[in-house]
Amino acid sequence: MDKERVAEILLEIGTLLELKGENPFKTRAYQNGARIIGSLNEPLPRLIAEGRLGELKGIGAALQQKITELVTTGRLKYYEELKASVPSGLVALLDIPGLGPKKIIVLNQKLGVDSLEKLEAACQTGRVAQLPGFGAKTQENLLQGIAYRRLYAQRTRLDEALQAAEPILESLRQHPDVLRCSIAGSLRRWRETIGDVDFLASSRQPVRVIEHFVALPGHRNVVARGDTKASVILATGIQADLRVVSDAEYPFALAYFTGNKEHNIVMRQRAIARGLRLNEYGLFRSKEETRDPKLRLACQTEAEIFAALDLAYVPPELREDHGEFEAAERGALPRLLEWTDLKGALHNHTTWSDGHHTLEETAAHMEELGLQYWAVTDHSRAAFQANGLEPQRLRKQIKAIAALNQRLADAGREFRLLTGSEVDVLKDKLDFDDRLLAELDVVVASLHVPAREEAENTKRLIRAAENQYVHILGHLTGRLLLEREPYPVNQEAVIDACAETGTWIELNCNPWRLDLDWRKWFYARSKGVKCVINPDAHRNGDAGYLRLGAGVARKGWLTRAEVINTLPLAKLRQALRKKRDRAARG
Ligand code: DGT
Ligand code: CA
Ligand code: CA
Ligand code: ZN
Repeated sequence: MDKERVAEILLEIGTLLELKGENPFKTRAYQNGARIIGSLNEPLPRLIAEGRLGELKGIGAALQQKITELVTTGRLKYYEELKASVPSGLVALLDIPGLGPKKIIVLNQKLGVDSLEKLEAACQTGRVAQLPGFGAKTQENLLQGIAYRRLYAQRTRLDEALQAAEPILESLRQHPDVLRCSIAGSLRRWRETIGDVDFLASSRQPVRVIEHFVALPGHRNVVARGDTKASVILATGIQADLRVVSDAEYPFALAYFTGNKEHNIVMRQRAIARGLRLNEYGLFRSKEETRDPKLRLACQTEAEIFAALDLAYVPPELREDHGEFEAAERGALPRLLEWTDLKGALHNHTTWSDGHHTLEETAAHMEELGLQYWAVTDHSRAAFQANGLEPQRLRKQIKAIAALNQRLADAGREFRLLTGSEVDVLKDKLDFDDRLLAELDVVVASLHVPAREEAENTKRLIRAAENQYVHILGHLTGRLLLEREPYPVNQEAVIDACAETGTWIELNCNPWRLDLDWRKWFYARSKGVKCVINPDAHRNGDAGYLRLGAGVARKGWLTRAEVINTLPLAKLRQALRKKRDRAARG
């Protein structure tokens, strides 16, 4: 068990104890313990093996015993019993924004609330608003929160869906009876959230392929099973559908099950307009619905289906009936960015604020990945809960990065760290003054504590864009997918300001964010605003988010020329100077 999981369990114990109304000191001991374990710099098993756990300040005897049990056996009896003793409905209430353990205890004791359903009923009858410390506004927010929770529960984030789907696809690919196979549906289109995962395979032995699929390890249960299709629930709770077709049907089925529905409808209409019929079984020379193989046009690939309907090949990411037909007809589809075009990233964190790796570890890892540069943009001082940097510490970091880069240069290596800051956008200014910002290679400005009013947030972000030292606006809407709605902001107005000032907009490719949303890049591109795909990495592994970012950027029709971090280092440095030079010239 790794330290992250141990820290998670300790935190959860703290929360469960709070829900039971236990002594706050006890709760806090677990929360502190979680923090200490989470930020350890050496392997936890080694600390335990050498009996040095007790040397950590804040880890008392009780915690030592529990951490040891967890790490050595992978389980903790105390935790399991504690979990069983708290109604699961109470724990589920923690997912509602604005509800912490203290409020939940009040709801439980005064109104007998121990589930989402009971909370909803209590809100609807107005009883929650009458509780001390709650009020009508809170009651309304709770109802809204419950509604979102229900909506969210039916979908999965892109990264989780991919992680679940890729091993299954691989195992289908290796099956001797599978001829061709693919992911289909929203996942193939790189949607930011996924309802269920769809697979398609072609085979002469569909039953054997279905048997293999339903017997894969890690399925929770089989929902439906026929000779050519099956649905299972994966261990993560995600539903996965498989269909098996003949190889002649495969391209048609792939196009159909990739969707989306609106795109399919237009395809079908185009077929009808040409005296043809299109469905999941083929494209037929027929005026009626049919699946007669003798009437089927022989298309080997999706590209041939598009060609038969007088269209250029439309990449799956673009199949949303979002303008792709008009462009494919004119041969005007853009040549989309490729993941491997990315040369580095411009918004990342290290141990200097709330990241998990040092400057040295970060540089070594990113160089190893083959990247050319990696900007270190730790938080500014206002983000105290994220260990934001005071100006003095930032200047120290600038020196440390310069020294590290010097060592790289001396060793004849080309990789560089860039200095930077993710500077907080405050109510009436940025968290750092211009003099300090001017000393940095890269400045990302982010709004972490938004106002309630759209006009106010819009104004703050426009002001940030107008600052000559700000290169990039970070995660523009602050949304957390399936967790938190965006704060209110007029995105078009902010994009306009970026266009005017030469400010870039981030596509934050942390899978919780994927912000700016792909739908907004159409407008941004039309205004000539450039994109930066940033993982907002807090760990080295987060560099992998760049792949998600590239997929979502493709979905926004972005080309290599429109994405700043496709530039090689020397060109990037020039681009970073442009806005500042322009302002200096007046
Ligand atoms: P999801 O699962 O909600 O994230 O979204 P999708 O797009 O994966 O939807 P899903 O799994 O229900 O169906 C996969 C594809 O199958 C969908 O994108 C288009 C196609 N499809 C499903 N139902 C219909 C339909 O009633 N009409 C048409 N034309 N296509 C459909
Ligand atoms: Ca689906
Ligand atoms: Ca499906
Ligand atoms: Zn941020």
